[in-house]
Amino acid sequence: MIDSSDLKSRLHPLINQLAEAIITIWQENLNLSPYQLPKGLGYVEGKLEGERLTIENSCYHSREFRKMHLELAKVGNNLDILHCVMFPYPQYPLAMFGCDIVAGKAGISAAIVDLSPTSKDKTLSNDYLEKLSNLETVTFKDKRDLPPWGDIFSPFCLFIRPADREEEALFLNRVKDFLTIHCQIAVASEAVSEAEKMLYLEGQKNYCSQQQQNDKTRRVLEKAFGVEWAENYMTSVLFDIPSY
Ligand code: BLA
Repeated sequence: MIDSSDLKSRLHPLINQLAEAIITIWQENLNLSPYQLPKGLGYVEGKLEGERLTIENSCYHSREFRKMHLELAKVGNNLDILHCVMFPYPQYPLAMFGCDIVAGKAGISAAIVDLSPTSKDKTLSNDYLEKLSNLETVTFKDKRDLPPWGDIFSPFCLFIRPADREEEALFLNRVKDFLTIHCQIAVASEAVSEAEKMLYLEGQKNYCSQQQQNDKTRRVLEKAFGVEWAENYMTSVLFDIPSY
């Protein structure tokens, strides 16, 4: 048996709080079943040139979502990572929920959350727009610029370096709000036509191929596991391009 509590006890507190909040909101809103990740990739440890990298995955599916993936990772003693993506079944007209937190010795350098559109016109539908626009405005001192592949994100995307504990808490609340809105819309959603489903599938493929261009993620994985393993992990676990 894997002692997963061991990894959790060594992660940045915001990462643990966020992981707990995500699982709780999933459990409260959706009917979860376990999702089988490719063999051997649920819990992994690697060490090549860099420091030891430990990865722990939790993965579910539901009526609305093909795959809900939460990953916690620790690189040596200096990098903690939370990664979460929800892949809808493409027959539901839903956005992609994505969240990434990267914490180093000096604190959190990157905290990002978004509900990203996958529709043909690359905009969020009115139900998302209404609910997201109704959230209280929050401002963060240190907003970060998106990389070129980040054109997949919505205007509601939050990409910041939290300045202090207060901003960490504000970010946590923002993620909870985004996720709750997403789950509520998902539960109420009805399947679209076969033609429209193919367009949402295209949108998801584009989301994944853009995310696969994140060299910062790729480099961390390559240093611990090698180039081939990193490519396989990015395309079959983190951002597998769905075929249905
Ligand atoms: C940035 N992601 C990063 C960084 C690292 C990782 C080291 C740089 C941190 C910084 O710039 O401060 C590493 N992230 C990982 C690793 C995994 C991971 C190793 O998830 C997995 C094992 N990334 C996502 C998702 C989003 C995302 C779902 O996985 C958004 C919804 C975004 N991460 C994202 C962005 C950056 C980033 C936009 C900044 C990239 C840049 O500035 O070039």
